[in-house]
Amino acid sequence: MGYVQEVISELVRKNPGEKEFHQAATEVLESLELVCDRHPEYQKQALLERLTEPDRAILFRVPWVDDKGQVHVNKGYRVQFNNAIGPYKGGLRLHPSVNLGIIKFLGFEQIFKNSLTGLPIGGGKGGSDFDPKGKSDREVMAFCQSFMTELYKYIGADVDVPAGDIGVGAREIGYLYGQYKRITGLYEGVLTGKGLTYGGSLARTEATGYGLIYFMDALLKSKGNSFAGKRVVVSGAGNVAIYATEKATQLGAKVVAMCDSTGWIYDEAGIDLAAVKQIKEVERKRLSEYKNYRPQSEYHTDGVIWDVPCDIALPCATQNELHLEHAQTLIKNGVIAVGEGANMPTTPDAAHAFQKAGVLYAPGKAANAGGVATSALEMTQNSMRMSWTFEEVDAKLQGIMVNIFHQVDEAAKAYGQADNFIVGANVAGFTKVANAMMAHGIV
Ligand code: NDP
Ligand code: 2IT
Repeated sequence: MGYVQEVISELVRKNPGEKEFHQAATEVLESLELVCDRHPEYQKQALLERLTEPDRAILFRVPWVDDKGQVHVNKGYRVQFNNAIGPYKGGLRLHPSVNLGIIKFLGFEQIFKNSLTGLPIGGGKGGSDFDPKGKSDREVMAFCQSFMTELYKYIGADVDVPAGDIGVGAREIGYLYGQYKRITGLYEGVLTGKGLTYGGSLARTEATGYGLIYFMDALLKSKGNSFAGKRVVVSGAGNVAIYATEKATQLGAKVVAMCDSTGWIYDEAGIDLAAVKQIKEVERKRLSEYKNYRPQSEYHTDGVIWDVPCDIALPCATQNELHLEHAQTLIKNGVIAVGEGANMPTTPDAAHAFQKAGVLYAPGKAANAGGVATSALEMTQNSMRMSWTFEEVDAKLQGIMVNIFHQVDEAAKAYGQADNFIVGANVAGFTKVANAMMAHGIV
């Protein structure tokens, strides 16, 4: 058995039940076989074993009181995976499905994504199995304050800087920041995705979705193509999905379908994004409400959004939401490109099917890096105690995403795997982290 396969089988043995972590690690490590063949010193230094074992995983109890006086207990997590190239950086996810394996997969992916941005940020992730759906603002605040009362000990502007992810947006970041400031007395850039009145960056809200479209635009242009006139399907109706839809539409595409966790909408005239924003961002309701704004649209709770024929598919909801049979349908319907706004939304067999069919497939760690890149720009602005205009941040984001595309494209070619952007992203993201780890000695 080769070095990489040995590391994978030990990782599966030592981390039983963490299936999403196994999936993410296997994909990255298998891409690195060629790199490890060229660098036998990595095996001697146990580089892959060190890379796949988090620096530390912090697990804690989060007790909070609901509006009726009932006490609840949730699990809290922060996995500080790797800080070879900068402070730990990565979001917090609040969703009932959250467990250690999911947080570890997200933290592991974050190492390579953050490296690709070219900015000095390491990889981490956290969250809780708390479900914000249906909770009052006061209940969400009580949870966030309790969560931060434990988390504050382990984070800091130069140590570990959390941000949003599923279930964590501006409201939650505000409560978390308020509690951090209250406990520590520090006014520092310890979280990103902050409100604009207290240190947030313009364009952070839009950044992941816009960045995805900037990346896909660079990819399409490299093939002499563009978003103009394309039919697009976007899964999800949260932060990433909404701003991917906005930018794709600005570039001349027509987004015809979106979904949330209960159903999907189909609007042949093109999604009315103002309606979706009102329903999801303002009212925090279900997409079934969309019909009230657009009576000619369709709302479905059966079937899947991937049955809708499109040129470009953008999965922007959650992990493993696009399976092999969905990929086969999309390919049959003539999809030309798939760009991951979510983290690991495509199962490995589905990703492989896209590549085999010649579909341009862009993995999340490259395509959705615009969010964390702009978080790093927020950290920069906080350190400088100043703020850039929307146009300045957006221009930097665009430059970063085009640069990521070229890095990924060139790394794939350098290993004789042109258009294999999985290999390109993993190899390009790994190289900088590996160099830094080798320089730091055995730590
Ligand atoms: P949000 O919470 O804003 O939105 C998530 C959306 O996906 C919601 O519409 C939600 O539906 C839907 N969704 C979540 N889980 C499921 C599920 N199990 N089945 C079907 N639909 C589901 O999160 P974000 O938009 O921030 O995150 C979306 C994805 O993008 C995640 O994979 C995240 O890790 C990734 N990402 C986020 C970044 C960011 O900056 N926010 C950066 C890079 C990646 P409902 O409305 O019903 O809850
Ligand atoms: O998955 C991700 O990259 C994020 N949720 C954003 C992390 C961040 O620190 O902005």
